[in-house]
Amino acid sequence: WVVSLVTVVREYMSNRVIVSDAKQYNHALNKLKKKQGSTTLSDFEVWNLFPSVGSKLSLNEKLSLIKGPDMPPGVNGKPVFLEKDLRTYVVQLVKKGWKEHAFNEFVSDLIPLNRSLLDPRDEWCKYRNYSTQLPRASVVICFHNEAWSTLLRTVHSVLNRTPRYLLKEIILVDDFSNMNHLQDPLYEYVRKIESIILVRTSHRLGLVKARLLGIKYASGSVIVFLDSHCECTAGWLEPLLDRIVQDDTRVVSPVVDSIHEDTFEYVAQDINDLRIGGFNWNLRFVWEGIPQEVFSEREHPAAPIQTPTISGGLFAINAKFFERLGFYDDQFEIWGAENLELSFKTWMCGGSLEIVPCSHVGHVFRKKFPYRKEGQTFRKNFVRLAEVWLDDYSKYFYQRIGNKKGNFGDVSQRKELRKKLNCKSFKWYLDNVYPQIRLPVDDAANGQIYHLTKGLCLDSANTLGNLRESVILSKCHSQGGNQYWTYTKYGEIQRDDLCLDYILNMITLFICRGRVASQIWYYDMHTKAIRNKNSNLCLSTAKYHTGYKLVLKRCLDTSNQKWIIENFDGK
Ligand code: UD2
Ligand code: MN
Repeated sequence: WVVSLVTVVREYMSNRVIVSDAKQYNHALNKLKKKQGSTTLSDFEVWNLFPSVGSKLSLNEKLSLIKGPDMPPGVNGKPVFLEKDLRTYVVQLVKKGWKEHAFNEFVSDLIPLNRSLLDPRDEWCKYRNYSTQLPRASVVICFHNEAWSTLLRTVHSVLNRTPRYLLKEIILVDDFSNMNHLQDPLYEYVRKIESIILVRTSHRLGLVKARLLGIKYASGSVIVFLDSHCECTAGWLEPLLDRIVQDDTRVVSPVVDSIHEDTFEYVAQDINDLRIGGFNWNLRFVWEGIPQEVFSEREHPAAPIQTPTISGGLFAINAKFFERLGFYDDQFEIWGAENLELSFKTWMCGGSLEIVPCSHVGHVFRKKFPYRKEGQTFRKNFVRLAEVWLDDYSKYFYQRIGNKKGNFGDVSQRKELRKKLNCKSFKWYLDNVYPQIRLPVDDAANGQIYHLTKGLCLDSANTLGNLRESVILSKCHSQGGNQYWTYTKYGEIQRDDLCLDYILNMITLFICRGRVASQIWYYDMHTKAIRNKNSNLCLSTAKYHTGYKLVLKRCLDTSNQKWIIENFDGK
């Protein structure tokens, strides 16, 4: 992939932040004083209160849209709510933001780029003695069509909350964005800040290749990755670097706090209820609770904790160690699987993964990807991952995709790498690092659940929140995915952490609730009925003018109540 390096900026600036022009600044300050009736804001807080790029609204208008007294909006990580009665063109702007970014860009634009945040750290963290020999870090941030304010708030949160001597540079990798604000305006903005390197790709590389490119410009001995919609909090970097300086095979992640996609409220995770990383057999990362044994052995809830996987967006790694691990598989496209690739090989090839609860970084989690088309799954990445690292366990993933691997390219070099590094087996990883994983062999059956004669399968798009008709009947396609179910020994019909449930007279998917009766389904191999324990009713097909629906009816041994649970042998 050819690359054009637009600029390497090393202009010296005495002030770490750029003060927008004085007139605009004074104007904003006066407005605020009037609205608030006081002058308690520091200059710093008011700085660049209203980023001008991408929005044509005047200051007055913006002020009138925000509900509540908090000024500047979003101060201390507080949520920003908009007034209810917005004029039509404002409503349009809000909609546009959601459409382009899958979060409330309009609200984000109202919040200062360098907003204040509360210090989320536990007291214990503040009395740590970190090494005096901490290495310097290069922060790599890749983005494709990121919103102006979220991107620059990420940058400023790094600049404002990282001691200068620990920050080698920030490398922004623009993965072929076509939004206007990311062209000249971004260049003009960052060229005034010292130690920012802006690299642009000449065509769309996808997240992994963009990161690999960013690494080439990194000169720090530690590389830190951040997504392009993050906010770092006080003291976020030191505890990460400290773990690495003690042992450079440690790959460490901060606690990933949540920045609300609608209000941009900063919500810190409670470290007493800390989540660590796991994965499911779709090879997707999942958050998990800490096993009880581990929990009770810990020195302190804020002490570093080992984790089977990391979510992948926010972590620090020794550059040499990363290189030794062969960085990432450079055939990974656009999105997905690189987080588990790194997780598996770190553990299997002699390193370890940790979450460091003294380090908090916020991230805007969103429900969908603006750049991902419906149905696009990036299967190739996941198949490559399974081929190289999963040994015989890859079959569990392949079942999930109906054993259709598709064209996944050549993986021989990645296998070579694994051999060269003398990495341990995937079984070793599961036994020693992730013993709490659920293996499909522990289940009564895995596969489709279909009507005996109609060729219709239980199907669910797995979306929570839409109770009604979240489980439907559709033509069996034998491709796994939304028609792949696990029938557990206890009678749950399950996919990952969701269970078939009968609540409020609806058949639906709901979080598995520890074998409650409404989630238990008895299968009678003889009559082929599936009976719900709680209601004592049976799964039936019902004919509507739009086609067949799934309903629960009194058990009558009629043909519309006959089902096959694939691979179930009665045990
Ligand atoms: C999660 C991870 C992300 C990555 C991904 C799986 C967290 C918080 N985030 O992403 O780092 O591991 O799962 O691959 O753990 N991007 C590009 N080019 C592209 C597509 C995306 O540069 O073609 C950037 C994007 O602007 C963002 C980052 O990659 O900064 C991750 O993408 P995302 O934020 O849309 O996805 P997310 O948070 O689910
Ligand atoms: Mn993200």
